[in-house]
Amino acid sequence: TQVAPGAVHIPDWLDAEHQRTLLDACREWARPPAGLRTVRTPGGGTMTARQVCLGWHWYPYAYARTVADGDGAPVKPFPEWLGELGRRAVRDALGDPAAAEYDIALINFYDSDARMGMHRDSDEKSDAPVVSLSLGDTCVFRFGTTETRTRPYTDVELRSGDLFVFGGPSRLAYHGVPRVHGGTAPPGLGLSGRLNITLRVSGL
Ligand code: MD3
Ligand code: FE
Repeated sequence: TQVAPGAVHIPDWLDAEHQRTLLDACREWARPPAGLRTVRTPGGGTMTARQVCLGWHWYPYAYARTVADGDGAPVKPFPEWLGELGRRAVRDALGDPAAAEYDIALINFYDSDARMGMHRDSDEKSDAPVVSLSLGDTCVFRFGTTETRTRPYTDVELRSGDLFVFGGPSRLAYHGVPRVHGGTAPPGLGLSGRLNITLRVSGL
């Protein structure tokens, strides 16, 4: 379903087997070097979701190839199969086969207390759609406008296996995660908490 122009939600896009495969991969990527880290913003804040990056390391607010705020290691490579998954997601959601090459994955790990405040993703130098995949606990995803971080909002529940693609006029919309519903992950998945994988084109 289209939530706004260019913003398309496809519930249950990943079946149980693909969710498991992706979760196992995220757990590998979370291991050091260049593994899971706590993100500190330049203003002195701390994000409650912890993060792993592939391809490019995200510093609020720029991309780099090494992890100077962690162990100084090179960021892990962005795997070919994840890029293919991204192109397939864009084709299924937007019907456009000609997507640029994905080269960044940001993986956010939420426990049931974690949140993400309203923000825009404007550090990429490409207007290619952002692909979002959710695993584990259900969350409330809040989608706003491009003009303001306040109302009007559209709240959508994102569940394990859901795909969301943000392209066109929605690419620079404000969005956030005000709530994670603890204990709602599929029982067979073996995850307590929520994972979100975003695929992006750096344009770098
Ligand atoms: C709309 N992540 O990583 S996913 C982020 O669930 C981020 O972890 C949230 O916001 C999460 O930056 C929300 C949905 C999402 C991701 C990227 C977007 C929505 C977006 C980029 C542009 C517009
Ligand atoms: Fe975002």
